[in-house]
Amino acid sequence: MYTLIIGNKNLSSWSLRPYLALKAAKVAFTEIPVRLDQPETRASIATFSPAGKVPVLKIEENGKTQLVWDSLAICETIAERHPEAKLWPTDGFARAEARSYAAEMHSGFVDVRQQLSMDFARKLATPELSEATQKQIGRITGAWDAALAKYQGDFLFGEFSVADCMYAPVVSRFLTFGIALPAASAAYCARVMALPAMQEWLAGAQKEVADGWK
Ligand SMILES: N[C@@H](CCC(=O)N[C@@H](CS)C(=O)NCC(=O)O)C(=O)O
Repeated sequence: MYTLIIGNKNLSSWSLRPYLALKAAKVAFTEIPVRLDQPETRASIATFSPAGKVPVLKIEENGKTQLVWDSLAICETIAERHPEAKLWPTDGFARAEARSYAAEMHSGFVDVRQQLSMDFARKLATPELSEATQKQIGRITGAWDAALAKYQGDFLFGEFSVADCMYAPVVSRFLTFGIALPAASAAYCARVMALPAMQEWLAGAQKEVADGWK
């Protein structure tokens, strides 16, 4: 049995990634939302996570419970436990490359994250982009275009993979802020956004905004 503890759907870019991985693996899970930036947020998260951050995946099986925290660790765990979902490419070299894409996203692009914070349900004016942000956007779209050209599928490595889960929040940031994209990257963003799981996440984010959440 899986329970995924997540932050606001409108804001929590990290929470979106394992949500997409679980949906792609077609496994049932219960969601526990924790509203971020509230006086009680820290204490609520602490009841689930030793790291004090969301997302967290709780796995309960054969009378045992295991917590998994950090979005990439959760995606890796789902991929390992559900090999039939092929959340990593089957070819070893492609898998190594997909892991590099996922890790590069996980550990980088700080300026994109700061200047274009995820605001999933909203469309906002494009801010004046810093040089660092522009450079990082160029690196992201260059990497997307290269993978799309090399693997010739709808997603970065052909079929939907953990690499797409990791970049899905960036897709949303680019669309929120109307970032001009090369044609292949723009088409990729449209395909990611059209995924039923992304549309479900959008509906959740819209509801939060309508309910007065940030
Ligand atoms: N590297 C972590 C980052 C998780 C993270 O920063 N989560 C934020 C929400 S998006 C959080 O829990 N913030 C609450 C707090 O710091 O009190 C991951 O990939 O899961």
